[in-house]
Amino acid sequence: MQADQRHYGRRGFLLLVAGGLSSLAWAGPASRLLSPLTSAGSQLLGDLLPVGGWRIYTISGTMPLFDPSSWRLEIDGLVKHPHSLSYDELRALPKAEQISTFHCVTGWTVNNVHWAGVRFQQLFDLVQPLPSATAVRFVSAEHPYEDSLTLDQLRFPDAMLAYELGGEPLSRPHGAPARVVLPEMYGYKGVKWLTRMELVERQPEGYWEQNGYDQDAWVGRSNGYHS
Ligand SMILES: Nc1nc2c(c(=O)[nH]1)N[C@H]1C(S)=C(S)[C@@H](COP(=O)(O)O)O[C@H]1N2
Ligand SMILES: [Mo]
Repeated sequence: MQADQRHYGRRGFLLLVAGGLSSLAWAGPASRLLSPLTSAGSQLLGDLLPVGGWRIYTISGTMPLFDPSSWRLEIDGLVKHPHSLSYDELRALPKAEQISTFHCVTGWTVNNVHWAGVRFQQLFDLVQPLPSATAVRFVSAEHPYEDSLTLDQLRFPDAMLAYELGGEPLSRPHGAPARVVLPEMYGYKGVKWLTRMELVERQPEGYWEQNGYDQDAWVGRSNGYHS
């Protein structure tokens, strides 16, 4: 299959999914931005057109609901000390902040995104990866979305597990309560509604890799649409 056919196929699919989302309730900063537009039709436009540059993506047409009292981040696999972190425990770790550019492989970009969260090293210090671990498989509460990054990539100074966007807790559309951020790679590596980090010996193929996209999603240097 040609790269562009794949591109159009995927884009059509995402647009269909976005249409299906229009009936869902919105929360957080996105809803405040959208609040002047209250009709169902306007909400649909809100999905399709940039809101502060963002387009909200889901593969399933549903957005997991975050419950702070029951949410856990499981960190397991090839580690000495598996952990199950509550939201409060995640928030209690040393906080990191950054401003970075976000690129989706389909060609849209958001400049100067203010993220806050934790560096992955904080989490590695807790669980202590075994020598055989080379990568992390990130699993979303939105099944079957997942992706992975190598431990080396996760030690980039601007890689983070983000729980705030624009100075506010991550909204439901943007992946509450936590999502993966690695600005050097396209957005599909950034799993939203994160629920599990499994340390693994070899990187498994994530959702979009199974649909033909590169495992290493370097912005401008991988097989996606180059903006
Ligand atoms: N669970 C989940 N995470 C996901 C996606 C998705 O569909 N489901 N889409 C990815 C893609 S391709 C992009 S570009 C970004 C979009 O982030 P946004 O929806 O906050 O704009 O989320 C990424 N993480
Ligand atoms: Mo994307």
